[in-house]
Amino acid sequence: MLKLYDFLDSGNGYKVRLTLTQLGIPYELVEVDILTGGSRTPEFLAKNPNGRIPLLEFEDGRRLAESNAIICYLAEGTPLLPADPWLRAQVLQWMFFEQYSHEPNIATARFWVKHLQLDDLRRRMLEDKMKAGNAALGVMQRHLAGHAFFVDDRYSVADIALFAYTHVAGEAGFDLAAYPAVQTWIARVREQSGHKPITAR
Ligand SMILES: N[C@@H](CCC(=O)N[C@@H](CS)C(=O)NCC(=O)O)C(=O)O
Repeated sequence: MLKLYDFLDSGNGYKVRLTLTQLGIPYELVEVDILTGGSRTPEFLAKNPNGRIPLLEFEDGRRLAESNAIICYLAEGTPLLPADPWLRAQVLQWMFFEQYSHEPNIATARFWVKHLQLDDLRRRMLEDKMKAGNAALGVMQRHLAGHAFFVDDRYSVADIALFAYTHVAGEAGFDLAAYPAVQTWIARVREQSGHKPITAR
């Protein structure tokens, strides 16, 4: 059986849990406490030199890191990842946007607010994260004002990647009421078959 090294509060891990569940793929969850350095032990670094979850381990010993790479691999040949090269490139466009403009701001702000003490320096850095996170939410709002989903008006791994930290952005202090099309899309994603919350194993 597949083994998923993960931390339940992680949106990056949630992307993989949600994709596995929606595709009906069984897996064993191996919880790693990243708050106490669980992903930085010599044992874990031997599995993923980048010292981060999520990490998917296959029965034959192969391992894959990076949430968006993992969910693209799992979704190959399923309706969650289009086969058409142009549509596929658009899925990747939004997944790269998620990793460059969205996750480093919204996920990081959420992690600091939820799990770390905010000293003065971090409070100032948080302001920048909030500004850049709001810019990313604005990009999503502009796109979703005219589309049901990110690509081809169909639910795909691009939606899973962007849903993971958007739906909990309020925990970092982002006001999603300012982004009505994003809120409607969040409700639409929650209606997809096999959906489960971030807290579910
Ligand atoms: N780009 C990576 C980011 C992974 C990542 O940042 N993981 C965090 C949790 S969300 C982690 O493992 N942090 C623990 C650490 O850095 O020690 C992905 O999308 O999987």
